[in-house]
Amino acid sequence: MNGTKRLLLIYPAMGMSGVLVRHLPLSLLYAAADALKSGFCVDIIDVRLDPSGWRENIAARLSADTILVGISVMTGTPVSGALEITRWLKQYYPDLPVVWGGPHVTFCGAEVLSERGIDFAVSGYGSKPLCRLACNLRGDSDAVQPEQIPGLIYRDPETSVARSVPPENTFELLDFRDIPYQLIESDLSRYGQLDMAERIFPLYSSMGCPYRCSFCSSPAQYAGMERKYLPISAGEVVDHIEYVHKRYGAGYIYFIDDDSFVDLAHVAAIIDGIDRKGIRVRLGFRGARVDEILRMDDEFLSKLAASGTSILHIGAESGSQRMLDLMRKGCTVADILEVNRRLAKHPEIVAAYNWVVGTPGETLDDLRMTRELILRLLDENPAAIIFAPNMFRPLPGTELYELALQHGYRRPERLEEWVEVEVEGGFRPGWISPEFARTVEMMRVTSYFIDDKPLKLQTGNTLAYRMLRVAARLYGPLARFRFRHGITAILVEQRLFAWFVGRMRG
Ligand code: B12
Repeated sequence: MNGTKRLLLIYPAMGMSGVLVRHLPLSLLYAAADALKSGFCVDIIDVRLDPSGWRENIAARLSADTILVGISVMTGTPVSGALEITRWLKQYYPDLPVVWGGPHVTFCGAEVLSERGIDFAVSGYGSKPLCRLACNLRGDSDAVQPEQIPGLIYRDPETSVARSVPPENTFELLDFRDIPYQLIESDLSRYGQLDMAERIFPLYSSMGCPYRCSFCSSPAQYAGMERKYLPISAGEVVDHIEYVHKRYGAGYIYFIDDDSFVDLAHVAAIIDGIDRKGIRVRLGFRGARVDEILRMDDEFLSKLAASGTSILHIGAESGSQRMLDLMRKGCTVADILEVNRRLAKHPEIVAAYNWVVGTPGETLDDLRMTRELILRLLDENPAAIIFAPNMFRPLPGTELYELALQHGYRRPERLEEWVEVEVEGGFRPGWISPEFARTVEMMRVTSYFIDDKPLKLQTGNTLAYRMLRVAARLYGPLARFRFRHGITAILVEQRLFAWFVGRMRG
């Protein structure tokens, strides 16, 4: 008992997507920033690093000075992990407040408090609300009450009814020097993706997004904000990259912006800055739109390639113009093909396409158009890859949520039901036919192999990845045949895949 109060923050295990990608738990580092500045000590436990040892690891970190346990929750498998941890904590440490935060809470709000073991939740950006809550629990004389903490979800002490304080309508802008990478420094070598050699650091170059894709959570999250998009100054971004490169050995910067290419000059300034400082890192961008890439001339694409950009995640979404318009993508199928041809001239950059299927009103014919577009993209650009199609998930606050309700969507009532709401999960919107669902299933399984992904992406030499490469060589041609002709019969691969995913999802 030395008086310095502690927060224990936990990152639960992910689903299948977390098998291929294990980036450092930036969510918790950002959420901890203000609390550290207010004199709290913060411990982080990342269950992904020791999935079977979380009980012992948590027990070892808890002390009489621990005033709360925070858990970061995304939709899908992380919900089941967070529930298990919460119930275990309440069994052995009943008086220790448990706080949930993260994207799942941001989109689902007060209903998470249906779980008795969750004492508080934070919707939206977490650093300030978590610090204010910790100061309240520490009994600081100038602490504010829960009902005065923007973003906090708490139970009314009289009625036990869940109450939500609206989050502040501003972006959370952290000075990169305040991001407490030191909290996970000893584990940095255990983070990465696909066995890539470099040390990957996820990083923001901008906050928000000015676009209004009707299925996406971002427009819903930024609905109340005056400015929907805020670039971080190129100088600041370059200094941040230099800092993580020199101080923590970052070799690969993964921009996690919703959209990095709203302002091409901004990206060019960052690349020039990295070049001027002679920082040798590779780059990946998670947020790129078709209409933005259309604005990139060959000189700009050459600049991107020369800067070490190895991948662009592109929101193609559908091969059906009707669906593209419904999703407000602001582009045509012809635009997607044109973008792909331009990127094919820069094979150093992997064009990685995201897809959404199963939106209300989508037909088998729309799905066929998506399959045909996917195959043309792969034929016309050998450096292109396809991400597994995302089944449309109605998210509260999004434009298509209303349409989903009109098509009979029933929101999960229990937290456990959200466990299945992930790419590899069993979630099936009620309006899709069994044949549609089977076709999506076939597309999901085959999408891992139709583009020779394991052979194209820089994967390591572990047994798992060597087996994956052999599987790609053997099954690739069959997968492509199935995909091209929409053959869903005798989908034995699906069982194999489900077994593999099941083992990965634990
Ligand atoms: C990296 C990433 C992943 C990684 C995550 C793990 C990792 N670190 O390697 C992987 C690839 C595994 C992944 C998986 C998925 N992802 Co993802 N992912 C992201 C991405 C690009 C960055 C996350 C991040 O680090 N953000 C930076 C941190 C600082 O922001 P943050 O997480 O929001 O944290 C803040 C608040 O949420 C809050 N907070 C967070 N945790 C906590 C904890 C406490 C106690 C408190 C108080 C506050 C708090 O405070 C933080 C600071 O403000 C986001 C988009 C984005 N830019 O955020 C999408 C995003 C979170 N993912 C999304 C989706 C849809 C998924 C999947 C469901 C996809 C799928 N497979 O089906 C899965 C979910 C996990 C699963 N079921 O397996 C959605 C949201 C989904 C949701 N409702 O949970 C996002 C928002 C993208 C989008 N716009 O749609 N993802």
